[in-house]
Amino acid sequence: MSKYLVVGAGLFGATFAYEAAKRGHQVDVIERRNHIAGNIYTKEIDGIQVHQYGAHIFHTSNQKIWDYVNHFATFNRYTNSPVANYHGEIYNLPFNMNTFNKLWGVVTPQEAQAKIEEQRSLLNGKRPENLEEQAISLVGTDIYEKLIKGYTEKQWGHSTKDLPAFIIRRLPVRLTYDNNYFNDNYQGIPIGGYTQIVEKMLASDAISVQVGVDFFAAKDDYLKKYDHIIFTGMIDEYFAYSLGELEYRSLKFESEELDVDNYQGNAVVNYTDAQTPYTRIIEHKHFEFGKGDKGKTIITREYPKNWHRGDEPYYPVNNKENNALYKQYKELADKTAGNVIFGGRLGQYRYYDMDQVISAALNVVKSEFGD
Ligand code: GDU
Repeated sequence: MSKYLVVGAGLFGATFAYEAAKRGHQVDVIERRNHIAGNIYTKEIDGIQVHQYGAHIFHTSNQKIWDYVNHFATFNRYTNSPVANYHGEIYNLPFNMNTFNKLWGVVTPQEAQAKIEEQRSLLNGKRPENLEEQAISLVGTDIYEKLIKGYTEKQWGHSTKDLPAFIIRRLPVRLTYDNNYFNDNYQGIPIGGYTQIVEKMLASDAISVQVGVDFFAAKDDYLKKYDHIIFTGMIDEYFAYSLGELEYRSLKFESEELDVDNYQGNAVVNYTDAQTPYTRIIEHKHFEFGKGDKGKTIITREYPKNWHRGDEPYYPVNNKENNALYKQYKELADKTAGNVIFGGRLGQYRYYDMDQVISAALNVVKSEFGD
């Protein structure tokens, strides 16, 4: 039996703790915030599960991960179909025949394809090297201008010319009238919220959990006391930013309780113009088909902002420079941090979705315990 310290009670740390405890190990979990569950934390207000750190929709094509997560919650049949609001014009997402029809009046896939090809011709067949070129190549200039450029530059704080192409390839482009945001086989929202998943993962008697505890207040003591540490915070902070700061994107959430039954008719509405300061408004009750108290709703506006030390980091900014710096930190970790494993969005500096986080944690479990 070994004694593990898990730093961070988010999905990565909790999955590892659960699996270690199942194998008879003792696990102490410490968490800087005053609650568990990291960014998937949800809290019930007015009978509505409020996603405290932005919209989280579980989706995966990995049967194993889907079965795994279903041990901890029952999922509803929610299908993410955000709409885009561009100066009051409404378009369906992801980019599909409904979007193309509204924008260009085209009716058949052939007409839409022809329109896209006409607009992408300005790239002269060049292989897309940044997000702007990738977007134009996928959907043409009109959609790029109305639905991508403003939104992306607000979200990332960089010109689309300086952002990696893979970010926009997260979204499907379809020549069908299908508004499902994901291509995955499985998707849904846990009935009763996300927090219960992490609660159940951490429920073992072999796991102790302390919230409101900062690893950095006693880093050296922890390193002495524990033979094995799973660190899910920022890898650059772990090394006191000794090689420089990695870049993160932060967010500010502004929630409001309104005395109306239905504010926007959809869980997620993206504001894709450059002027509106927020990127999206989520109306939480629609993740659960209008559940909650009658005549009440809770909405959250999401404002992207630059990250400065002390802010919550949400997204790693995986451009070339930052990835190169992360590689240096990774090498430093491999050389000097023998008994510390770095995991999760911040520890591995990866734009992970929830299913990928669980999968990455299970990989660590496998290499640690060899089964
Ligand atoms: N994008 C646009 N316009 C849009 C939406 C997205 O240009 O209207 C571009 C942006 O560059 C964005 C990229 O596509 O950065 C990827 O978009 P995602 O929706 O995947 O970005 P997020 O990580 O913010 O999305 C999160 C979750 C998604 C989903 C979404 C809510 O990662 O899985 O839950 O919130 O709809």
